[in-house]
Amino acid sequence: MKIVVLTGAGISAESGIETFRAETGLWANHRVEDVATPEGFAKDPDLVHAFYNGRRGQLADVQPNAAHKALALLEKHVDLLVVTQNVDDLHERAGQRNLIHMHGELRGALCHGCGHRWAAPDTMNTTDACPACAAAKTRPDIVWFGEMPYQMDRIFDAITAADLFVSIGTSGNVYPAAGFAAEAQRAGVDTLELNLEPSNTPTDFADARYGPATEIVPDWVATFT
Ligand code: BV8
Repeated sequence: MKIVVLTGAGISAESGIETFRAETGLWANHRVEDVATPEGFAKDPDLVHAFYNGRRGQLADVQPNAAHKALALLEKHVDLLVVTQNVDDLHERAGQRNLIHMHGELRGALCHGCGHRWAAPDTMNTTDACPACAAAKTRPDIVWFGEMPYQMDRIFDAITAADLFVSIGTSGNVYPAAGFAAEAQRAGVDTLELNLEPSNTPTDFADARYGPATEIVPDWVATFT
């Protein structure tokens, strides 16, 4: 059985990582335009580095939860691809192998001069030199608003060839990820939403279960193991 799972901030919420759009969420204290756009980075790179340095630093203090671990177990029983919108490293730390970070990773650094990618240091600064071209043009390897998410062709091919598309812990606010369920339905793929509450696109799903991810994801995975 081929399954594609899309995850969002909600799967990491119970690990202690803030979601984006809750009242106390990440965007509550920052205007998206200031910290998650290329324009914001060009205008104030120190502010943007500080925003991501803080989130990267938090990774040492959080652990994968039962939902991450359940998906890592599921990979041993079905043909599974996890596509995450999250930039934390909890899926890989739970043991997930077949994984795409479509919005990049806090643990990644990118040179916007030569395109080189490397493992990000704990703290990034505007004065850092690219290990490949030595230019002080480094940025977090994160996909900002207005930038093309990674591996879109591979993601669309996997979704349209799947037997089941499952969305976990995402509000369905941000495209193109928010359009994946409708794409799956158009391709005749079964769809399931696992979330704390209905997302923005509940009609895109044939089935839905609501509750905390650490409860509903292991329960769902148990039907395959
Ligand atoms: C693109 C990385 C085009 C950064 C992120 C105008 C100008 C430019 C673009 C646009 C525009 N208008 C629209 C767009 C498109 C734009 C977009 O969709 N904007 C929205 C706001 C309208 N999209 C883009 O710009 C994308 N790129 O379109 O490129 C293009 C075309 C050609 C060539 C070049 C470019 C790129 C979008 C990527 C932006 N980067 N993240 C960072 O992380 O700092 S987006 C960010 O929000 C996250 O990555 C995440 O993906 C996304 C969505 O958040 P969620 O994960 O859903 O989190 P949220 O808080 O919203 O919801 C949490 C959910 O969990 C809730 O439903 C909650 O109920 C649930 N939950 C909570 N607790 C639990 C739980 N569930 C279970 N258990 C729990 N315990």
